[in-house]
Amino acid sequence: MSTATPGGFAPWPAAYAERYRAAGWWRGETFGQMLRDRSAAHPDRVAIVDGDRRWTYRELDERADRLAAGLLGQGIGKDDKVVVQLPNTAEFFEIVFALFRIGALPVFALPAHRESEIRYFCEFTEAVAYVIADVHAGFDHRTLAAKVRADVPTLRHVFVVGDPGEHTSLAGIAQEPVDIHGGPRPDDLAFLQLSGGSTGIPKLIPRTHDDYIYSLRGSNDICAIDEDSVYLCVLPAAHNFPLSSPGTLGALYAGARVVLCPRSDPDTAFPLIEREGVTVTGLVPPLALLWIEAAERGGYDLSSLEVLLVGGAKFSEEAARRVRPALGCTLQQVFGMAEGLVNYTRLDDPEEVIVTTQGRPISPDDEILIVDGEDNALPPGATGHLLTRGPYTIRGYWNAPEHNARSFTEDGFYRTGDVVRRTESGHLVVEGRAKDQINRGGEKIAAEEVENHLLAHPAVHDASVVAVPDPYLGERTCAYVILRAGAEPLKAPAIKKFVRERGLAAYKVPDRVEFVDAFPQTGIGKISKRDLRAHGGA
Ligand code: AMP
Ligand code: DBH
Repeated sequence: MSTATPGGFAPWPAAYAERYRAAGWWRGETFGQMLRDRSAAHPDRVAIVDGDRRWTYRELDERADRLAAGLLGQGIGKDDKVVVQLPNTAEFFEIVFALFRIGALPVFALPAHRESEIRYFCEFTEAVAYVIADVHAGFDHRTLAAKVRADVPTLRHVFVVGDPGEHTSLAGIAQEPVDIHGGPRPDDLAFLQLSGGSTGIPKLIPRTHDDYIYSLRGSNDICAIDEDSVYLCVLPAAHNFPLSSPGTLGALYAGARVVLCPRSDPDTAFPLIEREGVTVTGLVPPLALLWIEAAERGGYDLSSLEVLLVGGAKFSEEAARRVRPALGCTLQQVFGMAEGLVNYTRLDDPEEVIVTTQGRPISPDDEILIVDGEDNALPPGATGHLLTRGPYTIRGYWNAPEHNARSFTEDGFYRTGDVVRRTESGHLVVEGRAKDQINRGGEKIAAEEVENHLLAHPAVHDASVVAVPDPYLGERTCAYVILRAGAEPLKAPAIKKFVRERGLAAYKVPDRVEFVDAFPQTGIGKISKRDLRAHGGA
């Protein structure tokens, strides 16, 4: 059994760590050194394109050094947590590599997160700093930051990209580079990633340099990323999919070029693909559909695009079949999770495999178990719960012993909560989900988290949030609400407004609210979400 260290991180047992090193999966690399090496190998190649800005590898490396010195100068050092919430901008990479270099841990928030999530990340990780853009998508992050900073005593700094207002300019803290002593080791944590979660509070995922870099190297091999690749980052850069599958970090590992897309619509992305000669990108299914439809209308030269990765939620076979004709590129389905395991269809898989499966694991050392409700292995081809263990799958969430007891088996397998079957070729087909989560077009929502916010309303007696089918998003959320006896009558918009004003990310605000007198129950008197879902689909 793995034991948690004081840092709240459950490392791989020594025998596994040795095996993964001996097999050559973990090679003792760190992110800081990786950027240094790429910069030394080809300093003048472009690493990051953000609008009119083009940073070479040398420039990114030097900027990371100056910012690392600046962070040290502010008293930020190894193992400190820094919540990073930035849109797709070059500064995201500057700060993240600066933190990697000094061994401080970025906590990857998404641009959509609001006060409820940010406050939790800052409090739970005892973050010392919070990095934001001034205003993004019409939202002033500085106001939120001021509130959180006033309440969270550990949070000493707010660094802003753009106009800092009452806070500190990120650009302003950069200093002459210094020698960094005692930077991170390859088996140290590199960052905390977010889980889509299925509980009331989000869980944090501790990833090491060794394990994450292995997932990048493996992804690059499978996705044919090399130094001539041009990766377009369309999804929010901090999300595990565009970060690592193979993502921006995979591209930088390969010495390739990353092009940042500020918005995901075809009118923004297609001209960039044309201008920059983008070869590969990754999308969630609803966006892939939107792009297919836009490409079918024509107007842009997308001929540089070789591979489109689609994942985050189930991509329908019908949509999958349209990718090659519409976009003229190979579809690569990807079924991954920030906890680790990532599956890809292979570029040379038969078309039928590409359109009907969600791929197979990166590593020969990814262990896959498909089990029934009592953890008994099922016969080949049967549909069941997916458990996994391997060289880049965590052994536990960060500082979450109770969750870990439920989310991991005694022998260290992660309970993915996904229901899958495996084909004879070893490819996985995602058939459903056992976790209490809604997958809203790739954005994961923990039902319990939203239910807790609904329950905070004085007129709400009980609440249950379930997924209902949606032709575009795949699923969206429906909140079933029982009002308190004698409470003022409430309408759906008031409930949504209440949740939004509690500072929850907009994608978690229920799409639909239904008032009911009672919930359907299971045989032993629990709320039957299955019956609620059936009701919502009607
Ligand atoms: P997270 O654990 O928050 O990183 O979310 C990962 C989850 O997203 C997986 O466990 C699946 O439930 C879902 N997911 C990711 N990719 C796919 C896919 N290609 N098809 C179906 N579900 C997916
Ligand atoms: O949904 C995900 O979390 C995801 C999807 C595709 C992921 O983490 C990944 C690839 O790495």
